[in-house]
Amino acid sequence: MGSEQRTGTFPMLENVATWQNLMFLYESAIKEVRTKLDILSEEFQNNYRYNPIEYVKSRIKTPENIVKKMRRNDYEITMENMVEKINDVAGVRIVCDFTADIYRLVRMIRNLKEFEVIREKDYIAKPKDSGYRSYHLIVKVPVYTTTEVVKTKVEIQIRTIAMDFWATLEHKIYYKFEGNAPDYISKDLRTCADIVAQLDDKMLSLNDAVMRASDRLDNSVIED
Ligand code: 0O2
Repeated sequence: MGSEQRTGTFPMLENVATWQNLMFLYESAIKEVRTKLDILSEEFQNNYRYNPIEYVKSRIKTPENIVKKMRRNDYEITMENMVEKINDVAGVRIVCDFTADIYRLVRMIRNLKEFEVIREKDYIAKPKDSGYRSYHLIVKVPVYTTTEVVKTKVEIQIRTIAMDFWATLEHKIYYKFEGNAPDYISKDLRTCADIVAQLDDKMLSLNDAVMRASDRLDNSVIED
């Protein structure tokens, strides 16, 4: 009997101990990233009285979705291939208010000595055909076990609240139609993505105007 038949859809789960070890590494790597982000946002708040991070979410990809992604890419379903080729088993999503915050955070993450950025994708400068916009970084994070240091991959997605709203809805629709949404829905989603981009631009310029006005107000109070 082949291993796939014994374990149904998840031949990767054959070796339970190795699977659990890998998941432990991915979970630990997420904790490392979240801790670092907490520190960064507190430091920012202290220094500038401003926090570029609205909220952070994280998840480990489910075995079902790992296997689906490997099948989609024609990879043999093995744990080695998962570790080697699937970059988003561990995922952290940072949601910001403004597009400028995204690039500020990207610079901050690039400067972190502990993390090694191995890949970046700017889907804001170059949105996907679906209309998807976000900034992606794949980082390697050192996880310290009692016996070794294991550099573990985490995908960090950074987006605004408006981009997150769009992507969450689009993701649900994509799954509902199993990737084959009717043309008029895909077209409407692309139109919504453009509206979201315009909204982000407007909100950023509004925020800049508010900051300038409040600076003027502060200065006039000081002069009085
Ligand atoms: P899920 O269910 O969110 O986990 P590569 O890194 O090049 O090997 P990958 O991982 O396909 O290949 O890279 P890509 O295209 O940068 O996408 C990674 C993730 O970004 C996806 O993971 C989604 O979370 C998100 N994403 C990418 N394109 C879209 C899109 O058009 N709409 C939405 N809503 N999200 C998108 P998964 O595994 O596809 O999905």
